[in-house]
Amino acid sequence: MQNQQIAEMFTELADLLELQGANSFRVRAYRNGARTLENLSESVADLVHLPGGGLERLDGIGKDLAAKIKVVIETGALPQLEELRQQVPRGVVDMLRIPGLGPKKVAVLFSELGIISLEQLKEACEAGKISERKGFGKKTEQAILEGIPLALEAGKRFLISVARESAEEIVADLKQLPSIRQVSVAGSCRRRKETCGDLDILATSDDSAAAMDRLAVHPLVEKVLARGETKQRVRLRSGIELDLRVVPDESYGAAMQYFTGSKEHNIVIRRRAIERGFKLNEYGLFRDDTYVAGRTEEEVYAALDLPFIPPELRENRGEIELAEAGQLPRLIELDDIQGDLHMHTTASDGTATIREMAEAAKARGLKYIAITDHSKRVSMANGLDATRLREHWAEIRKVREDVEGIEILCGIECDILEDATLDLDDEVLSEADWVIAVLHYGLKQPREMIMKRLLTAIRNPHVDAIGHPSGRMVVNRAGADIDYTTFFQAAADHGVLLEINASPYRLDLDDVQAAAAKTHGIKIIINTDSHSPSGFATLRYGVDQARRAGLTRDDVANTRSIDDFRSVLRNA
Ligand code: DGT
Ligand code: CA
Ligand code: CA
Repeated sequence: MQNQQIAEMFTELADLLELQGANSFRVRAYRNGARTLENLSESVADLVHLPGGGLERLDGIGKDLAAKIKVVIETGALPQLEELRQQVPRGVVDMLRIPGLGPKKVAVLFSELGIISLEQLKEACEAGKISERKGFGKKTEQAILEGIPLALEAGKRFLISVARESAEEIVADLKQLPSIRQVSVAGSCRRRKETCGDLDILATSDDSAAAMDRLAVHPLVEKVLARGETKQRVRLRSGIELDLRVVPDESYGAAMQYFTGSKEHNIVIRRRAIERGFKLNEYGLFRDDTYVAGRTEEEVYAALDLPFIPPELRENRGEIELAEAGQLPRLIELDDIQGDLHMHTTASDGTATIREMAEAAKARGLKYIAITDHSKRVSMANGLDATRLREHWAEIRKVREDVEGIEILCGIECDILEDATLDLDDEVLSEADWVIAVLHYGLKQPREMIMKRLLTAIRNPHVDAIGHPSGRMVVNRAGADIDYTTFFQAAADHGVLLEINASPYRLDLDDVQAAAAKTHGIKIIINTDSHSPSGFATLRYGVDQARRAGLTRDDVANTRSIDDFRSVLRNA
């Protein structure tokens, strides 16, 4: 059980309590507890077992929350949360996904207007019933209407981080079972798509009942939805559903190929099989009903005169043609990354010091980092003005002398303001080792203004990179309206690097955009944007999207050694 998962449980608890009009003090206690857990660098599961109440020493964790954390760690569930979920209709919870609609407002819609689904909410908005309520108004009504499609979509798909962590825990658990020979995740999760609709797990075993029994009692599983001879569907506590299929060994490769998808990829592969006189399905590759191949995926692809195609590429976006021509890219791997150029410390909104971040990065095997706290416009996050920034850099230089085995660059995450100027002036930017420019505010400005802002940043000689270019939030918020062709051309012309922000909430650039950036000759950087030492763990989600974009080690600048990396810096 991860800190993040428990934090999400507390947040949900707070939301549900607030929807029920609970005492605001209690609600706040859960929210504070959730924040503490999110920012915690050590695993709460370890703290629980410390003698003398390790948990209660944490800010915002009292007796009650500490007891609840213990229950979750020991049982994987929180009975109070289960109970509240029964009491509040799912549709009401879905309304919380609409940007700008918090629990207080949703509580009004639910208890005073009796709205219990997004569909009903849409009708009420269209009939102008919402704007009549006190505290809502025409503008809110319009914003709700615009947010409903996003919320509808959000309810159906889950972040890759949630999907992947659950799948990995369950696969590891099934592996413990002696009767299971092979087990792996398939579907969109194996393709590392940024969101997953559901999870697909395949196993081979002579005892499918044992596998299903084991899954049924896994702590992450909330409910068994259906069970047959070889297939079981369950719902996890996070809400994501999971199919387990048990297949014979000789079908494992064919089933992996089939259930990994994508559907679009499979359609072309199946056509290719037919052209060669085969029949291909999840049981194997057959000629005249005689089994030809299917034990491994390699075997299936080879029978179709193709090399193994990495799952991340299987979207029918040209990978089959490349495979046919023997030109599949050799995809970047997590271990190729040597540096991380985007992270925060206590100087702005991070939870750890410069030294702690450097030590944590080093422990992860990174060879260099850039400390990039916020600039002053982000006042919420205690952003830095020129004076504080220079003091902060002086601190960084001291730590640099002390901590061996890792290079630390003096950086800044500089806001590109709404009026298309930079938040800090050229003089101070010229003193930085590394400047990453970003949009935070005014993401809804018209395209011309967004482009003016991005181009100003790109043309500034001190700007090395653009971070999370669109500002989108996966599932929850659309990004700024960017003319990508112009944007990529300008970045290429000025040698500005573009980021794949590895936070599973951002993944920005996304896979398709990163692939397009590559065709313009742009170098990509993959950064975690860590706000605590545990943030470095998200690097893999950025690498996943880079792989989906078909990027190689060479396409990504922070795979280089620090000396080679410096040669792409503009202030160097
Ligand atoms: P998701 O769950 O929406 O994120 O996406 P997938 O790709 O995991 O899709 P899912 O779970 O519906 O099915 C898993 C894989 O099974 C899918 O990628 C390809 C294969 N598959 C499922 N249904 C069909 C089908 O009707 N035709 C073909 N060719 N393949 C299918
Ligand atoms: Ca799936
Ligand atoms: Ca499925």
